[in-house]
Amino acid sequence: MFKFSWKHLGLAAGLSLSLVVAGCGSDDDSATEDNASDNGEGDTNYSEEMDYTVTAIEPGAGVVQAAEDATEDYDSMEGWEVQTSSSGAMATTLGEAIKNEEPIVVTGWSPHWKFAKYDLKYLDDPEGTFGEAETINTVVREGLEDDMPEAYQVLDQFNWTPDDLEAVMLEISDGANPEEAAAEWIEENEDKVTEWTEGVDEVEGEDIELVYVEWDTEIGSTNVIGKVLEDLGYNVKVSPLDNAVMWQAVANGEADGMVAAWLPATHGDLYEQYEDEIIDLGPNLEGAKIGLVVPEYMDIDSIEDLEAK
Ligand code: PBE
Repeated sequence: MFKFSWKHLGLAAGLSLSLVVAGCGSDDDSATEDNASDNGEGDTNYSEEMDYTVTAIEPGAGVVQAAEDATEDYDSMEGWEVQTSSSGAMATTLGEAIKNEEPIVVTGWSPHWKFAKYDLKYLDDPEGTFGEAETINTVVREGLEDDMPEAYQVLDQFNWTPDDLEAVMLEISDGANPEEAAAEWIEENEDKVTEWTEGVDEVEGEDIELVYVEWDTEIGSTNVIGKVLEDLGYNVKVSPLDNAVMWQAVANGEADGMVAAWLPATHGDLYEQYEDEIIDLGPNLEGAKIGLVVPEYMDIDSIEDLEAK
């Protein structure tokens, strides 16, 4: 599942070893609870260098709310600011920080291509503010099963792995346009697509609208399932919205469905709000995760290793 985390555990061990060797004279057994890098002159205060700021994404994202919560839950994040922007801007800022080997904390999630492209790690979250492993669920409007049984069945049968989705995301981050990356993945993964469309008849140009948010994960997944529906004969529209509006659109029947419900925690509030007005078709992907993410070269491992302002 979290193949990147495992790989990076090894790297993290190597890194801390070299730091122990280099760090003679510093207080080796500083407890993480009391500001780990506040342990001797000359130590880097990453938090100050980062201006006590988390580089975040869109304001409506669950991971942004969780980061806000973390500033309350953790003494080490007292006085921190969660700076919102967009997923694209976050990725650019992360890339630049890494190029200059500067400290940075971002709101991160998996699956995501950034773990394949850079050496990154999740900060431990002993308070559980960012939740446990999650699923990404498919949610459709009431009445879809009667109105469009074929689309309903495909959406219900849609199921893939973090590796599948990451492959699509990597293509897109390397410059492919999302529709092309989706078409290519479909071509290369006929077995899977056949499972999703098993027992489903073709249709003749019926309109269907899927909604999503422009997060890298959702750009990948929505384009893939959209193309599968198109290949069955649907006239597919995919519309990017804000997170809360995406949920609302499915709940009030303006949109037919979405494959972007992160549960139980990330979108837990929205799920509770609309639970009675939507049809939850269950996970299309298992093993998703959100958290605070930093480059491997940073000598911290836990949110508790940050420092209050
Ligand atoms: N994300 C990606 C979303 C869910 C999908 C983690 C940025 C969020 O935080 O709401």
